[in-house]
Amino acid sequence: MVSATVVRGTAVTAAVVSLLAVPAHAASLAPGATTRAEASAAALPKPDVTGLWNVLRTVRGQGAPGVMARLDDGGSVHWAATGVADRGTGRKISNTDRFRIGSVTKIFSAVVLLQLADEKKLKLDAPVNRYLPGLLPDDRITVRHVLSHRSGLHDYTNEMFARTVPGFEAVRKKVFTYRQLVNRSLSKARTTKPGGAYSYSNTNFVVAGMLIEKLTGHSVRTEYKNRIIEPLHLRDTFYVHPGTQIPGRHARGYLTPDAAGTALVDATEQTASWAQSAGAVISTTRDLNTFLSTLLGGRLTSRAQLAQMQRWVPSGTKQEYGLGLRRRHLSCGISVYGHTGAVQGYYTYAFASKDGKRSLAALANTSNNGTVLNSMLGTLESAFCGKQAK
Ligand code: REX
Repeated sequence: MVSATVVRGTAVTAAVVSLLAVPAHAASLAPGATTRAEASAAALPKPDVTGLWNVLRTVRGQGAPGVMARLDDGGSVHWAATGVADRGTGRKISNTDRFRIGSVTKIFSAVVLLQLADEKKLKLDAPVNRYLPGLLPDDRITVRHVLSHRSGLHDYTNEMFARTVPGFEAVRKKVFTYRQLVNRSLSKARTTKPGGAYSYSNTNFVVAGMLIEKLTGHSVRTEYKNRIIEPLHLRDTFYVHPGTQIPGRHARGYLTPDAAGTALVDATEQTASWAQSAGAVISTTRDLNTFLSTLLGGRLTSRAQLAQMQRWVPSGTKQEYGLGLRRRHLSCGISVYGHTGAVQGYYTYAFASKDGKRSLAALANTSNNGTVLNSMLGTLESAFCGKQAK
């Protein structure tokens, strides 16, 4: 284990962008939205670094070849890693390794759209079909419904990955257009009426990617780069679709087959075209912490759009969903904000405190292993609840 407390250098403090010049106005709360007492990072319990380390050890014992976490807490950084980045060479995993962040990408897509709302190029409550005429079969589906998984659009990945390894191998090298992915979804019945209950679907964030491209005239790659990656100096963050390689030093990803006892499948190289704006970004624990701290600190969108992002709908046990952002309620009563990610070979957790001053990113280089995914929740408990965590 490496655990260190260091003072932030200029490279990190440079990752601050100025507020957009947009007048902030108070956002109204959605029906059913909840208000809670929120602790600022200063009021959070001291992180339990030993507990964090123990969680990583547990995760490794549950079948992850490697696992790592980085905690940024005001001016200090703690990091920990155990196991390997590469089972072939035995190279140890390290927090400087890049990896596939899966659905944490959804926050990137939501941020771009909220900036476009700030720029008055998009209205959250306008129908998607206003911007993409004829795309969706129901004019009542709005941008907000899509970003909060309340569109009812079926998740095409359910069939695609019904059989984990054959499903993956069938798409590993494929390049899909957004429309092909949406059409797969539309061949199935919708799950809710527009604006109904939360129902997680990658299709929603494929539509988000289409909106970004239509409204800006640029690829999502260009928009992520110009609006997020470059202003925040995220030097280890990439969108390489349809390239199959992770640039530079990275953790290899190992997919767990459905049949118990069968060998892990190296899933590192893939187009991730099935995910694109719903899940194809590559990053590091440091960049993810910088990204979430900046976002929650109110320095990526106007305060008004950040409030829109945090209009919560119930989305399962102890969690709610906003616009591309999840809120999780921990055992000590503290809530954290971010996303999880699952692409073949990689499980990611990336969450921060309400004010963004404490952030935790963790990666296990395996997937399709529910035990590992559940145990990784323990990284949040140790990081934000400290020794109180049960
Ligand atoms: C795809 C299948 C799962 C993964 C998925 N991934 O929807 C998105 C994501 C991009 O990150 N979602 C997570 C595969 C859940 C999130 O939002 O937190 N599973 C695997 C299977 C199961 O193939 N049959 O585990 O690698």
